[in-house]
Amino acid sequence: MLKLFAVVLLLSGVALATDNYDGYKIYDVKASNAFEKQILLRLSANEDYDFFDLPRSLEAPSRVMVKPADQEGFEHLLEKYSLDFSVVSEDLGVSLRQEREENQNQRLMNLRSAGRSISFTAFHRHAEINAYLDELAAAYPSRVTVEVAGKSYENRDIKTITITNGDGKTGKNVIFLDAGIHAREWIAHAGALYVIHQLVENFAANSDLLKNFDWIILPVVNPDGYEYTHTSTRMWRKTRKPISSACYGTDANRNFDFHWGEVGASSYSCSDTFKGETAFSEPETQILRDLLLGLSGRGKFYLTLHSYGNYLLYPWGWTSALPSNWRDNDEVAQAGAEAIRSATGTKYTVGSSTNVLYAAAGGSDDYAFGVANFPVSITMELPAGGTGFNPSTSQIQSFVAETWLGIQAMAKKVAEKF
Ligand code: 0X9
Ligand code: ZN
Repeated sequence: MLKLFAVVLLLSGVALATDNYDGYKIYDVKASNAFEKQILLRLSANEDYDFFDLPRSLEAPSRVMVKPADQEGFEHLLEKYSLDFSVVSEDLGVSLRQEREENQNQRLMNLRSAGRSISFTAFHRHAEINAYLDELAAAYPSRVTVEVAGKSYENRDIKTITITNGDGKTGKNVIFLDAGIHAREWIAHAGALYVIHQLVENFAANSDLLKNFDWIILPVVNPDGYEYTHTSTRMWRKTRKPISSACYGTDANRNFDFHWGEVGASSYSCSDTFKGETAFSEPETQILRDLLLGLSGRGKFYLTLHSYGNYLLYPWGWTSALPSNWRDNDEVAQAGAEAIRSATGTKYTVGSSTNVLYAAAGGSDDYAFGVANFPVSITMELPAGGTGFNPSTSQIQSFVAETWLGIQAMAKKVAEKF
């Protein structure tokens, strides 16, 4: 009986949900001049404050999550330096609990009813995502291949799906898409799954995108972190390899060996932007590196999905200088932004990472561009939902459909050029 109870709890996810964000507040803090921005930057270096988005070159507010014990001190500092702020969520714990329950219901409903292991009405677990890839490989053997690219630190299979039009031609140019470098950015994983769904299960409508290109998609770069956000700590960002007795995980998007650690990355292992003990210290970034390097010459478009903020970013992320072919990247990104804007009105900001967001070295985008020779390399930051990383399950379908319009337009622009 006890065993059955445990199984039921496990299936419903209740036994696994150990995080507690009770009383956590989320603030929007605005810096309205250079001095205030400096203050905000200093605050963002304090690990007690979880900056969802770092202070940017634009004067948009920064969103910060603060646990109950630190709130008084945080508000005191904001007042001392006269920084404008508002409280976006008074108690994150309440909303996250409701959302977790809603997601479990949607997941289980889908698993009971559908022929596929995933849907776009829930955020799915890593095992379900991998099962979906295998289902497609079995159902469409002439167009789909699924491979295990390697294992995560906690021994999970990191799978890629290669999608072709089945014409048997080898050596085509490649569009490489990944998601889930950052664990908590769940809409990114869903976005990659929707691209897979469209290219495979809606092939007839999208066959032009597969004429001269094969697509290789890695929907969950960081499965350990992703699972951890489902089972324990919803706002986890990094990988999960222990670094010190107190701190786990490396920011995979600071771990690539290209100007590694030069700017916008932390040497402190507890930091959310920890660059790792060495470049490529993480099995997950090694796997992505090897996939990218293996495509040298064929890889024309690298697209990495993140959230949030509605950005289409191109190199460089480590310097404010622009690469010589930045116009190609800009044209592709503008095509994506324009397709989305004209369809739904959603606005994306387009530009180089450093110039429109912030400088941060060791990102996968700079590595794909600067080392693996992808001539177009774009980070797409999908829109915010909830307080940022937590759109409701009912928002997934419209977010991923909109994202797909942008990706289609970018792929078409790349096909015109290469
Ligand atoms: O900081 C990041 O890694 C990305 N933003 S996120 O909020 N998803 O964490 C932006 C990365 C842009 N690219 C580089 N800086 N190389
Ligand atoms: Zn991210």
